[in-house]
Amino acid sequence: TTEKLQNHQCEFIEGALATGALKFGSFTLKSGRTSPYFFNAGLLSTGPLISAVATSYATLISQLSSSPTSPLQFDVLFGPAYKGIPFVAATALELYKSHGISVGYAFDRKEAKAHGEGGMMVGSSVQGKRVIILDDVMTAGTAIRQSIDLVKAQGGNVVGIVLLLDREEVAGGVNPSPDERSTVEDVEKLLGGEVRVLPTLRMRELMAWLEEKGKHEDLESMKTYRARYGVDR
Ligand code: OMP
Repeated sequence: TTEKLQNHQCEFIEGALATGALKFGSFTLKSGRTSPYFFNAGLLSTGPLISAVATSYATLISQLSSSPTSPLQFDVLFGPAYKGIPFVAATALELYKSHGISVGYAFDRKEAKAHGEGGMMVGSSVQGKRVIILDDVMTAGTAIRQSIDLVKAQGGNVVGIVLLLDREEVAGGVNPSPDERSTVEDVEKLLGGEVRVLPTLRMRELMAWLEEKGKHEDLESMKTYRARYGVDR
């Protein structure tokens, strides 16, 4: 690997490992694939870690929205329940405090409410708004498709997707067909080709970190897995 790791990426990886949010071993994924690593974003639940999460998201988003070549203008951050809820709140706070960017945030209800305000959504309305979806991990794309459908059904326009970790895998299940495209590419196509899916961290950076630390056994398992399910873009 030739990836150069940024300082905040190293810190994030090490913080995630220390709390068990990132693990190396053998794990069965939702898609049925057996993975040599697993990232559980729900365990990023300490002050320092949620702060690191917010910094990662906000840094990337503020860079994107200030670039003259691809001005990403948006109104609302959407975070799918449950894991996405603290992420959007913390990121909206960080965007405001560190970058002077003022946006709303919204999330969905997992269960329908029978009384009171009702509805599927909580927080800022996405109706007629430009929305960035914040998600944790993308593997085969099932979870993110649900979020896209939800925002669209509420009248929102998805203008970007930011992930904490892109596992850089092909779409499909345990035995993807040889011509299967990457999940990210599929999702970008689904959104009309203008919308980007961007991660704060990718599998290749995890591999670069393993290499840097001399963890050869884990690195070999990662290489084997990537040869079967990975994509280079
Ligand atoms: P897809 O829906 O296949 O894209 O997988 C993404 C979802 O799988 C995430 O939202 C998680 O629920 C779960 N997951 C992780 O949280 N971490 C991983 O490292 C891998 C998965 C997974 O099962 O693929």
